[in-house]
Amino acid sequence: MPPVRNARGSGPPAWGPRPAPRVSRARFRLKFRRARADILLRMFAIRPAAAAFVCLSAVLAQVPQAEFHTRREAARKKLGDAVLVLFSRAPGAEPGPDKSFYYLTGWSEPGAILMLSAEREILFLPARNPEVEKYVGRQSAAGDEDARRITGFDEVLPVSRFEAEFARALESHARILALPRGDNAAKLKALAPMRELSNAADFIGALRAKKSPAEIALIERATDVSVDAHKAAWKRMAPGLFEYQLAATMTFVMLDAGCEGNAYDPIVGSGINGTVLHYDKNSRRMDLGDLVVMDVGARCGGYDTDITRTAPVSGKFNPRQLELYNIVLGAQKAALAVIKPGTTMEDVNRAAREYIDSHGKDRNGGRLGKYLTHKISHGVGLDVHDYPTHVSAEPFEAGMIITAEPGLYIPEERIGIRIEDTVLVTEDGVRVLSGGLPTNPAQIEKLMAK
Ligand SMILES: [Mn+2]
Repeated sequence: MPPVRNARGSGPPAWGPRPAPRVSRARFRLKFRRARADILLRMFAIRPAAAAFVCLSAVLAQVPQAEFHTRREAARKKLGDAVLVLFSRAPGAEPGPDKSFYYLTGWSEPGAILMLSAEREILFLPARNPEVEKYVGRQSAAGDEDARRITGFDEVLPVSRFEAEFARALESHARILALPRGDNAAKLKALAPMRELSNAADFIGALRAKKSPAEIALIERATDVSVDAHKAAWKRMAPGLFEYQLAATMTFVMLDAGCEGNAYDPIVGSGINGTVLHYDKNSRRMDLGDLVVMDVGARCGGYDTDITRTAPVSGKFNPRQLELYNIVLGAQKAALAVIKPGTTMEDVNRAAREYIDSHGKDRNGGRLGKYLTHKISHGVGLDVHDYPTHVSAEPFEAGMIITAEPGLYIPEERIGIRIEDTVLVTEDGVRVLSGGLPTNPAQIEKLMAK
C-alpha cells in the first residue's frame, strides 16, 4: 500500500487537526468559568482572526429564518396575477427543484407544498406518520402548536387542504407557475385543465441568481474550507498514491471544518483520467509525470463552491505541461477580465476560447480550441450548478456568484488541465473568492514542495 500519511518526518500529518495552542489553554478554561464575555474579549485580543472566525461561523451556520420570509416577499411582489406552486421532494436535475423550494421556504422535509400569491403564502405539511418518525425522528405537521414559529409561515395547513386552497386561489388568479419536473406539474394541470401553466424556472432563477450578504458569506466559507482542502491534497500528493486518497484528504478537511461534505462527487483525475470531464471513479494509482485534475468543492450551511486546480504528481510541471497550463491560465485571466455587470456567459465563453485558439499548438500543429470541450461559467449557490445557468443570456449583475473554468483535454498527450475559480460579480468586475488557492504554477510547485 502506498503511504496514507504525509511521510515527512515527525509531527502531525499536514491534513490533520492542528495542535492546540500550548500557552493559553488552561488560562482560557479558567477565564471561561468566570465569564463568557471575558474570554471572548481575550480571544479577540490574542487571536483576532481565530475569534472572528469562530463568531462568524456560529452566526452564519445557516441562512436566518427571516431571510426566507424576505425572499417570499420579493417573489410575491413579482407574481402579478400568477399563483406559484412548488413541491418539496428528492433531488432531481440541476439546478434542483427541491433547492428552489428550499430557497423560498427554508424547509427541507419531504412531502410539503408551497403556494405563493401576491396576497398569501401558505406552507402545506403532510400528516404525521409515526412509522416514518421511528426512522427519521419527529416531523413537523400543520396541527402542531409551534408549526408557525418553526416554519416562519403565517399559514401552515395540512396537505389535505391543498386542493381546496388551490381552487380558491384560482378564482382570483389567472396563471399558474410551477416547475415542470416529475408528475407534480401534471397533477396541477389535472386540477386546473383550462388554466395556463407556465415554467417557474426563469422566475425563480432570477431570484436565486443574485446572492444576499448571508448567502455570499456562506459561499465564502465553503470556498475557504475548500481552499484548505486543496492545499492539504497538494501537500500529500506523491507518486504511488491513489486518486481516492486525495479525495479522502480533501473530504476530511471539509467534515473536520463542520461542513456537510462535498458539494458534488469529487473529481480527482490523473493522467488520461484528467481528460474525462466528470470522472468520479478516483481509482487510479498516480504516476510520476502525471498531471492531476482536482475538481473538488465543499457544501457548508447548504451552500456550495466549485474549485478546480491541476497539479503535477511529481511536484514539478514538465515543459510541455507548463506550456499548456499557462495557456489555460491565460484563458482564465481573459475570462475573468470580461466578467462585470452587463456582460454575459457568451462573452466569457468567447474570451476564453479565443485565447486558447490563438495560443499554442497540438502535436500536429493544429489550434487548441477543439480541446476545450465545455462552457466556461455557471452560477454557484444552493446547487453547484445554480443560476445563472451556463446557457443564460441575461447580463451579469453585481451579487451573482459564478465560476470561471477553462480547460484543455488532449487525450493523445494524456493531458487534462482545468483551472476553476468561484467568483463574486462586483460593481466594477469580480472578486475571486477562491483566490487564496494559487493558480500560478510556480506558487503551486512551492506549496507542493516537500
Ligand atoms: Mn464548475
